[in-house]
Formats: sequence, structure tokens, C-alpha cells
Amino acid sequence: MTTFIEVDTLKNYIAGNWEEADKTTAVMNPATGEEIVQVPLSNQEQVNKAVAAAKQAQRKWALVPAPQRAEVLYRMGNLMKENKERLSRILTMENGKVLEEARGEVQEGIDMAFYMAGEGRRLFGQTTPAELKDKFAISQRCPVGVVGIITPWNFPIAIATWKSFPAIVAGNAVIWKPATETPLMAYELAKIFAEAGLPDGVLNVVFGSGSVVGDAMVHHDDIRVISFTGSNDTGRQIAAKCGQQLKKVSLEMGGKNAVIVMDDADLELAAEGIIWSAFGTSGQRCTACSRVIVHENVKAKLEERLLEKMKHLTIGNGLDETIKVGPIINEAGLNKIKRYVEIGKEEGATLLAGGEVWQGELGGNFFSPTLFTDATPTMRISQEEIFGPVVSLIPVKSFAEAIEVNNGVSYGLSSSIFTKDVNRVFQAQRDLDTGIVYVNAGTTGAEIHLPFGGTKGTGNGHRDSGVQALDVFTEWKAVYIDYSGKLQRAQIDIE
Ligand code: UN1
Repeated sequence: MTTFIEVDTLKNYIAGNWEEADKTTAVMNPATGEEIVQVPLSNQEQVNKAVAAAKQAQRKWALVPAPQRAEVLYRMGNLMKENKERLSRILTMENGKVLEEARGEVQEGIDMAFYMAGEGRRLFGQTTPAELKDKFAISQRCPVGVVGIITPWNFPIAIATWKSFPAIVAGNAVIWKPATETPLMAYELAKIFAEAGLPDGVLNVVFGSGSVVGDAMVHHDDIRVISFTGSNDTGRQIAAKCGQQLKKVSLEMGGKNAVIVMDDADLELAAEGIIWSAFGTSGQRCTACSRVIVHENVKAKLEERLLEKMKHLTIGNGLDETIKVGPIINEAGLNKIKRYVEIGKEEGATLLAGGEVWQGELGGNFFSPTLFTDATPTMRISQEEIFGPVVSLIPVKSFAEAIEVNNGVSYGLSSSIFTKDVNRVFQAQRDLDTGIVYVNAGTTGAEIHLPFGGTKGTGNGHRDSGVQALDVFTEWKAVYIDYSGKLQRAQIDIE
């Protein structure tokens, strides 16, 4: 146990109190296989208790002027900044991502704090002309009430801030179920919320499994919104259950993101972009590049450059600053990657590099960066999310074919094109059907003040982060104020 982690057993955070749970399970450092902390496996009762506390706290919180609510987020941002290094190290220990990327993720949370704090003085609605004389019409955002957020292990702090900060600045109270693999970021963030002066009960953390805690949240009548990031399967189940209850649900469920490399591309830049977005975070990003759609004229040259760069991808514990590729989150993740590599081989793609479990001295779960080539667009390795350091080259003959291949998957999160042709740049940004498009950059690296999310199987039309996140956590209210002193009938008394 290192000095960064202060406790042996985590507790739920309900109504401002740390509450012990009856059952716990071990959280492992994925780089070493060592236990770092015990996390509660809570039950429905604890969810009910948290919701009751949230409901009570929310009534008062909604009456606090939004600029004052935002003050808490400014303090959050400052406290996260002061603690950036410590948070980053804990993040690397529980999630495995290399320290440089952990710092980037914590920064993403800090950016979100200051950005959403600014929303405390905006939360804009509209003032519009009314149809009738002496009548005033506005629309305004109102909090929904108690909202549920369910966050994944791959961005345990950034995604939590994308969801909780807009919810809180808009006047909601939050029940948060973090992934059991990465509970320490939730523990740390809850402590910072308390230190920043968030009233008790406005943020509640209930640790536990999706099937118990997540399900109890989804079915609780007093939770009016569920915002979920995770797998497509789980997202579909949540959406179906929420649909039955007419509960609003916002889903972000991954991608099968491609980099397109045209024959006029700067190949060195393209190779750098592919390496970073395919093998950074060991490919465990929703936005990770897992397909490279390459013009056949430059395929051989691109392969050469990628192979050369892959030689420098050091694998190991992310706390060591010389390491570029950290571990895979757990054995199940590792087994899934192994399975897909076998599938790729069986399907007839050519394995150029990697393809194996990396056996270091460390005892964690590692997979070597893997490059397939001559994959076809319909192979399973070209269609299904692998969530690991595996990328497949798909050769194409034209720009039009590249777009078609990019769009020919069930996901629609991120895409990218490397080209120097300005006309193709504009055509591509129009025709690529993903929620995020990059030109001359890889598929990762979204900034928090823009909407994050995607089309088709990636989501259900909502967005995380950006001003658009407020739409998830607010209801629109249209207000008409008639100051004519007489009954005026809309659409009728229009003379
Ligand atoms: C995710 O993988 O779920 O754009 C989030 C990016 C990061 C966020 C990724 N800013 O890659």
C-alpha cells in the first residue's frame, strides 16, 4: 500500500456521511495485480437512503442562485488543480494509464470545473416576442431533481466531471455509481466536493455492481435521469428499462473509430496520430483508433512507419515515466483482446506485430501493441469494439470508398482523416457520420467545451460535456406573463 492511498476500505458517501457497507470486494492495481483497497458492494437499501437524502438536499440546492452554485465548482477546479499530481498518481494506480495521460485526464476534470462554473452565470434560455400585446414570453432551464450517473473505469474522473458538474450547477442532486474497478477517483472527488463546500446530500456516492446498485438506480422513481457511459449491451438494457418508466436516459457506449489516410497525407504525421490514438491508454478509450482506412498507394509506406514507431512503445507500470503503454484493466479485458486477435487471424487478416500477452515481471495484465493489415471492412475485427491496443489496416482505392468504410459500422463516435487536399477536408467533415471528426489528428483528444458523443450504436442522441450536457440535466420551462389585464387567447385574439 502506498502513501497516496489513505484508507484500506472505502465507504459510501451519503448525505455528507461516510457509510460502511456490509460487503466489500478487492480493487486491484492492474499493473501489479496487488490489492490497493476494498470497495463496497452496496445494496438497494443504500441506494434508497442516498436518494432520500438527495431529494431533500435538492429542494434547497435548486433555490441557491446558480452563480453561487457555480462558486462550488470554481473551488472544485482550484482544489483539483492543487491536488493534480496526487490525483494523477492514484488514477494511474487504480486504472493503469500512464502518468502523463493520468495528468491529462485530471486536467480534463479541472477544465470541466471552470467551464461549468462559468455556466452558473449563463444557463441561458430565450427571451422571445409573444404573439399578443402586453405579453412576455421566455424559456428557462430548470433542474430535473435527483439524477443518477453511472461512470466507467476508463476515464474515472473526467467522465464523472462531465456528468456531475453540469448536473450540480443546474441545481440537481446526484447519485453516483462509479465503476468498481476505479473507486478511488470517486472517493477523492467526493472529498473535494465536501471541501469545496457542496451542501450535504447534493452529491452521493454509492459503490457497487451494475446489477444491484445500477439497477436500483434505474428503477428508483425519484431518480428522473440516468446518464450512463459504458458498454453497448448494458446501455441497451438501461434504455429499455428507462423507456418503460418514461425516464430520461443519456447513453455513451463506445466506438469503432477509424483514421483515414489518403494518398496525399503527411505519412509521418498520420503514423504519429495513429500510434497515439490506437495505443495510448492501451486502446482503452471509447475514442481509440481501432481501424486505419488507408489508400492502397500508401499502405506499404504507412505500415513501415507504424512498425518502426511501435518498436518504441515501452510496456509496463504507468508510474514509471519512461513507459508508453500501461496495463489492461483486468483479466476479462485481456481475455477479450486475446479472443479478438484469434478471430482476426482466423478471418484472414495479416498480423504484422504484437498479438500476444506481454509477460513482464510485474504480475499485471498487459497486451503488446498489435497491428493487423489487409483486413476487410466486414471482418469482426473491423466491426466490433475490442477495447485494447489492437488496430487493423483496411486498404481502399478511393476517397469515396474510405468514407463508406468509415461509416459502415454500427458505432459513430469519432473519426479522422489525414489529407492535404482542402476540398477533401470539407467533404470529409460533412460526410463522416460520427459525432466527432478530426482532420490531420488522431481520433482521441476531445475538449470539454464541445459536445462529446456519437451517432448510431454509440448513443441515443444526447451528449456529455459541452453546453449540450445541460440538456441532459435540465427540463425546459416556457413561461408566459400576460400584463394586459384581460383574457387574451393565443392564436385567436391576434388582431
Ligand atoms: C472515453 O474514452 O470514454 O477524447 C473518453 C478523448 C478523451 C475522452 C475519452 N478526452 O479521448
